[in-house]
Amino acid sequence: MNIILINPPAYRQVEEYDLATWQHLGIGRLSSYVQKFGHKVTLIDAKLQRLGMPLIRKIIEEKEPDLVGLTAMTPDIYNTYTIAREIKDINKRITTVIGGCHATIMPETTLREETCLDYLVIGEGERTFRELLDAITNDASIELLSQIKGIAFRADSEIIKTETRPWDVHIEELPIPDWQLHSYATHYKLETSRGCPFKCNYCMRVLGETVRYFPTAKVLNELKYIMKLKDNLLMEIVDETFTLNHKRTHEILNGMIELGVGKKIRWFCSTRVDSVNRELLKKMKKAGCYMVCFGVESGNPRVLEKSKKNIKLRDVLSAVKLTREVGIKSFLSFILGHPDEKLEEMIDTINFAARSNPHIASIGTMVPYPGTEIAEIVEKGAGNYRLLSKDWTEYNRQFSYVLELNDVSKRDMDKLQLIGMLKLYVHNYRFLDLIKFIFRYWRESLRFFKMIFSARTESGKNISFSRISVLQFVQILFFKC
Ligand code: B12
Ligand code: SF4
Repeated sequence: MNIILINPPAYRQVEEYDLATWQHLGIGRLSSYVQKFGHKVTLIDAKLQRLGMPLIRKIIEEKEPDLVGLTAMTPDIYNTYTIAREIKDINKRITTVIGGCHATIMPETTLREETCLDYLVIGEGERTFRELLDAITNDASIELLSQIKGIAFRADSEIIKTETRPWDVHIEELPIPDWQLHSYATHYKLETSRGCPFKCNYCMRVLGETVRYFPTAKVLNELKYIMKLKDNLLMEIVDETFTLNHKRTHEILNGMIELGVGKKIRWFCSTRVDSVNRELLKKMKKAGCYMVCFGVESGNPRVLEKSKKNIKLRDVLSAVKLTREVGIKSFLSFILGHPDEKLEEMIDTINFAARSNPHIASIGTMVPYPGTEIAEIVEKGAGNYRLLSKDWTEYNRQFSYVLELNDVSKRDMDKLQLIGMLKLYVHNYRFLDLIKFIFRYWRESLRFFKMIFSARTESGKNISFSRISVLQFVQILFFKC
């Protein structure tokens, strides 16, 4: 079959990642997998290639595909719908398939919201997509489609969702992702495992709750391939918790050191503060790691415990210290707006971020992504929450206008975000870093100031009243710690 796989453009260019410098890994994975079974695939990564709708349309018209596969995270879902409509406008006989985290959590809603989508793949996509392609090639009868686990489709006006698929992709057999668009990229994504066993209440585990590891030899082989593509690359290891299994992480790191990865690639990864030690971090540094991202979420022990993150604040302090000592940067992420959280508890988070003094702190506000426990709490009307919007384009962590607490307005959370970012640098006398930060994120900084001081959101909604006065702003920034 002649297939196009598309990562849509960002709905709004708000964050750094809306102007991606990497190719979407999910469509690269699907592409190399189905090519093994004889399909021809063209990739369009609109974020990476900076393509708008007219150019996407032009490519589709030129390539005349039999089928187009679309992916999307929640904030970009409406663009994916637009592409589906464009496709049907070009030629009704082109089959459309959607997959990815948003569609996975809301299969029925997605198919109901956009009738130009024919099929939907739930969860991990490789095997399901191949089986679906086979069924479509063989006339796509309801009987045939119903036997494929993990899909949803429309039959007359009804939406049929088939049996849940077990995690049956043999990841050790997956080919290297198709880096067809690598000439546009300066940044690569590498998977060494899939899944996460933890249960943080704000997170969805799109690739499963059991961790499956790619064999070390396979990971190293992929690295050799990436190293040949370009010099001076940046790479993200996208595993939820890269260092979960120390024995295996050491094996990968030893292999990386032997291959000289650090000389060609600067890489970063995410892990948990309770999953690193000095020996491991030292080896990571030697293997080319320049930054580790740790999710902390709250600086208040009560709130942290309720989030089910299952870490202690002392582990955060020790992880940041160790990371700094071995010469790796630490990136801590925090969320304001946990269920029933009070203003004072949010201030604790800001103060903790400043006290722990990571290289970078990202302070976002809670977004109830579908499929998370937080979304369920909001749905039930609990958590002292007030839902402000169900517009998916607002669903991003830094600039969202989705959720507030009855006690703490969204505007106050935005102010706290700003104080938190400033306080990290001011409290630790890191004025040069502050200037560098503003210089690097000038677009975001401008947008943020505008958001805090204007009466309406970018999409025209009234912003709720603020209780943090200018005096309190200054007090929290300079004095309370
Ligand atoms: C790396 C990463 C990022 C990177 C890069 C993202 C990118 N797409 O290029 C960055 C840092 C930029 C990022 C940003 C954000 N991220 Co992010 N990110 C991830 C992470 C850790 C890995 C993604 C990945 O590459 N996975 C590996 C690939 C192989 O999986 P995949 O893309 O899902 O594809 C598989 C299946 O989903 C399916 N599939 C996918 N598409 C399609 C299409 C078709 C046709 C088919 C058949 C199948 C299919 O098959 C694929 C192969 O099995 C995931 C968590 C996770 N483990 O997935 C979170 C995750 C995807 N991110 C998430 C979020 C919330 C965000 C942000 C919105 C957060 C924010 N700051 O506001 C932004 C939005 C970015 C954007 N609009 O592009 C959520 C998504 C929630 C949601 N409902 O959308 C996740 C699931 C994290 C979580 N656990 O909550 N992210
Ligand atoms: S936030 Fe990280 S550790 Fe927690 S469940 Fe999600 S992926 Fe796992």
